[in-house]
Amino acid sequence: MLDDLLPITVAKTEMSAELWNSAVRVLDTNWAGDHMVPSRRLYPHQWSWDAAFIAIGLAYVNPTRAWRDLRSLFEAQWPDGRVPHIVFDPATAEADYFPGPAFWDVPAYGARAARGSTGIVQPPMHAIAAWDVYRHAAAHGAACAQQARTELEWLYPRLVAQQTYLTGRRDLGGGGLAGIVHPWESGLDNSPGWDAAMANVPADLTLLHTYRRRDLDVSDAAHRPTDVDYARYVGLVLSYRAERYSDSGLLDRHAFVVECPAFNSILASAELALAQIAGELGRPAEAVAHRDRAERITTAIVRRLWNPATGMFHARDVRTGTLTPAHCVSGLLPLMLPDLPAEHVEAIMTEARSARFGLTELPVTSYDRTAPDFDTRRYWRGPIWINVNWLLRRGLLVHGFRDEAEDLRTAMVRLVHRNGHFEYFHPVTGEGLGAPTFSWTAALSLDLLADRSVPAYARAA
Ligand code: 2M8
Repeated sequence: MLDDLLPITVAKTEMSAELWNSAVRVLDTNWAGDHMVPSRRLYPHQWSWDAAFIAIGLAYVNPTRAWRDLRSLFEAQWPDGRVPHIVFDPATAEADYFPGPAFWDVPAYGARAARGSTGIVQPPMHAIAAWDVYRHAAAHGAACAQQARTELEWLYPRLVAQQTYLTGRRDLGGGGLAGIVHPWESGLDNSPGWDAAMANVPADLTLLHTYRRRDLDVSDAAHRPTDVDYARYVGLVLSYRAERYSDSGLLDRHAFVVECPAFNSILASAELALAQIAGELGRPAEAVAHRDRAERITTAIVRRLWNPATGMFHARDVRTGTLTPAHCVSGLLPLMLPDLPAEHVEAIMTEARSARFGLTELPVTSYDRTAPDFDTRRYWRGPIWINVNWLLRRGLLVHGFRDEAEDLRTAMVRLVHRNGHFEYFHPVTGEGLGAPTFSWTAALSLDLLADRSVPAYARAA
């Protein structure tokens, strides 16, 4: 009976039926009326890039919710085009999440002003998600295909405005890449990739007396950022908030401005997805412009973030002009870009296969396994995350590494099946860590089971 729920593209095995159905249950539990929460206790609001990964999975089981989630998020888009990294749910008390809406104190915008949001962004995964959801809608019948068309038309100008904000106002370094102004904007929040730049951010621990951390009430302190890091996170928001989240002159007055290879690879991939969307909506000239922008961002990533000495991409501290020495999974993600030159593809593959990240029966880690500060439990400093492995798999498919892509897919599916839909996983034992019923792990498991092949905008497209 369980098998009956599987789409025809999913292999009918006991494991895939169990994983499929457990993923569907997680997504049902975490649905909050007009959006999905990443997890009920730790993250009780709507997160930006989570919504995109979640929509990709929901497309198989409930496309109406996939579109609803994306629409809810974009209803909170700011007039300057930024899509906030959290949209708050007024049904959740201020005390249940820090930093909540009162702390962010953003100007009230649009129809969803009552919900409040943060003033920072996350990686723009949404065009990629919208295109994926659209492509899968037809499988659910004519009414869903029609709905998909309407939603895509509604989203397209908003997705373009999001890209325009990121490639315009956020080109803080003037080199053609988007700069992030807070580690939370990367989505890889506590990554060692930010350590060098964060060392220059004042850590005022007294801020943690004024503002109490809430994450430690619901998770293990050994997994979470330290108080020093948290004090810096809070201080950076206060600095951005002080000028009402304005980006002008930010480089001169803000202590953290960084160009992240993963964020910018997603930015370029979003342009490629927009090219597909524009083509579908009958806007060929715009499709060409999106492809050109993707090419320009790819060139800028190579020019500004490549370190020939390490043979991989690294985050750039825009304030000092230096590349971080840390080897992080974000440095592998430019593999997503179809126009990445062959020598860089080869070098990334060497790094991905090396002992630092090497794919074993487990997916790749968030940080260099051989680094002295590799931490098996602290989040983004070692553990395995499904979303970045999903992106890496996409890169492997884009460049034709089908065997590695299949190994990685199998490793992810087994890991989640054995351990559950956790937020992240121990990089040696595979034990589940963080939130136990985590939406994007569940959603991407559905996508991995459905095992679609090369993205439409891969090299030949
Ligand atoms: C984590 O980030 C939040 C802050 O935004 C936190 O640590 O409290 C990150 O893993 C981020 O990528 C993710 O979007 C968010 C919700 O799942 O959690």
